[in-house]
Amino acid sequence: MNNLTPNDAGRLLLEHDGFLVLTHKNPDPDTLGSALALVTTLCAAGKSARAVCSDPVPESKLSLFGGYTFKDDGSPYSYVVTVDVADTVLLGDFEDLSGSVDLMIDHHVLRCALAENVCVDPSAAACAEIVYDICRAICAESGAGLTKEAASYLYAGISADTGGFIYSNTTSRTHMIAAALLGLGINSAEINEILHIIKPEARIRAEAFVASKMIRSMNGRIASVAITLSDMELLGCSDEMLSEIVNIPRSVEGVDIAVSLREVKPGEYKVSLRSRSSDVSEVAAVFGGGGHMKAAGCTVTADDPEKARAAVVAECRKRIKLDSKG
Ligand SMILES: [Mn+2]
Repeated sequence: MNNLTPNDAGRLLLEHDGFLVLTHKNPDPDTLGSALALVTTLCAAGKSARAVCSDPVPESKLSLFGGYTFKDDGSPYSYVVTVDVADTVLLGDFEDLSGSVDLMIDHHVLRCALAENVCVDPSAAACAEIVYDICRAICAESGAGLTKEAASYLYAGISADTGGFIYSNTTSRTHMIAAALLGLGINSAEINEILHIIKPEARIRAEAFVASKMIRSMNGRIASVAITLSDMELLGCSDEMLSEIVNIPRSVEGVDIAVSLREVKPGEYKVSLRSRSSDVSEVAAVFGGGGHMKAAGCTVTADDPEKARAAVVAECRKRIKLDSKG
């Protein structure tokens, strides 16, 4: 396996044509923005390229990508690139192409090399940071310019993966790339409003409902929220609208471990765990899940939501650091 620099990856891409860029299922703006920026830049350099995704782009995010649908039109391709895809299962409907990937571009810690040639940098806050460097290399070699559209897609990816430049993955490099993208005339305020401010009314109501039912334990150090399928039906909201509800207990003063449980199928709960100082990847592992020390997830089955919550909170109690500051 070769881990290429972005410059070398850009040069390698220019030796080929007919690109198919694969994104991960349940797409986020980083995978979509990385893919579309790469497609736009390769096309500007005279190549043919298209991007696809196993799942539809969430309605609320479509305008970030100029209405590009990421649907497969079945046209031929000869070079396959993945962006922000850490594992073959994340290709979803395109998993059968996992043996044909020519270049893997990613910012997750490399566990599963999808291709002989990779361009992987776990220090990048977003895959779009790496794609920015690759696009710059493509432009430098081909004489094309980085377009305002491509810059907007990259900015959306970076702003999304850094929570609007507030998560600890944000570096000086993140800000320097963002500054360069703003220099191309993108409308960053509009992108950030779509990503971080505007929400469907049903989501606001669901968040208020979830917050009103939050439970705290261990002197308030653990806070958990849960939502069932019947709650969602009553509130008129989808699971996608609730994918970040763990941020509600997480934002409460004094909380070290934040837990959210979302019923995804009857009796099956998707659990998200966040912490400031305790290791929640150990909690997730008990239930067959995984993740990082401060952000992990798993799935728990139980015949009622309070049993699912109690099982997860019991594991959190064993691992909480009592001297931790919330
Ligand atoms: Mn990402």
